[in-house]
Amino acid sequence: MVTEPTESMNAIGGPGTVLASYGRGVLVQSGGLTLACGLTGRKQRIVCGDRVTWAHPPSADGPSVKSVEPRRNLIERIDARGRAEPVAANVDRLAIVVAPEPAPDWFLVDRYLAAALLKELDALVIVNKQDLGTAAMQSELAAYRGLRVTCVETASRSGAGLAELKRLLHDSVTLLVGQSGVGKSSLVNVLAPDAGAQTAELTRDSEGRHTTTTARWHWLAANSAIIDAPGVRDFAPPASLVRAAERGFVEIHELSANCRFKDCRHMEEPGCAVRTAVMGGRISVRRYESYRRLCRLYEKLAS
Ligand SMILES: Nc1nc2c(ncn2[C@@H]2O[C@H](COP(=O)(O)OP(=O)(O)OP(=O)(O)O)[C@@H](O)[C@H]2O)c(=O)[nH]1
Ligand SMILES: [Mg+2]
Ligand SMILES: [Zn+2]
Repeated sequence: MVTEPTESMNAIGGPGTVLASYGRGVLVQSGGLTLACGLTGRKQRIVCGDRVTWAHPPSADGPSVKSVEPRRNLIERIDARGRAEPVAANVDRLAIVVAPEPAPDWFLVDRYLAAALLKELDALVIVNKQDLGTAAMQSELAAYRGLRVTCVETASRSGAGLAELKRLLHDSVTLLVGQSGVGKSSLVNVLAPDAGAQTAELTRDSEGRHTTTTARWHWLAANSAIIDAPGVRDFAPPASLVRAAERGFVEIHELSANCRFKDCRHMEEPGCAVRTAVMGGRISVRRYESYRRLCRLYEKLAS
């Protein structure tokens, strides 16, 4: 429900939260109002989760965004042309959603976990569509739990696991990320009281599926919100994060102190404690491969 401020309202502006950004304008929540605001200045790039000040001068057609508060953080993804595209700002947690279908891309999960670690965000793995059976995923989940990553199994269809998920999302802002079709929007629809009404905003892609095209903020309670985001094929943390890849892999970072060379990159160097641990089964071969892929990506970006 979009409300235009009327002349009877004294408020001609104020602070607000950006619920969604649609290229030419943004949806801002300010008190009890939801305002469709224009942007001022062509360079103004505002994303879901931004805290802004809006104003509606009597002479103007409608409200517009006057300023944006500095961000605590900004989550970006890489678009089809390889450019960083902002998705959401000021979040506390990345919740990485996977499902038995489509087949999980664990490298993608590792990259998101690395991004969360490097940006000092809380991380959570949600295994949705639990009704389809998650036996094949248990070894990966055990590896994550071993790294102290919380994993929760849910089914947005049956409601399984939702009480636990709600408890984990308490008093914080969570951004849902993951492959397309894992059920991020379905989860939001069952978690957020206001979300159902927005299903109509979803557009259909070329194959006729409902798919999310822009990040959208939904309140869960007074102090907690969940942001539904478009699904991704791949996610590459920005170069600054890729450079620090090692710190994104907690088990590799911990062991690196034992490598012979201080600047060991854990590739071909002699006396590498990380590779010894991989060969000895103490570090997962897949996690190590994830790390190497990120390093190779950095070499590509740097060349
Ligand atoms: N079996 C089963 N199917 C589910 C469940 N939750 C969602 N689905 C189905 O999964 C499909 C994709 O759901 P969406 O919620 O649109 O997925 P999404 O992650 O938002 O996808 P994008 O917006 O493209 O990123 C739909 O056909 C849902 O009905 C579940 O718990 N169990
Ligand atoms: Mg969606
Ligand atoms: Zn090493």
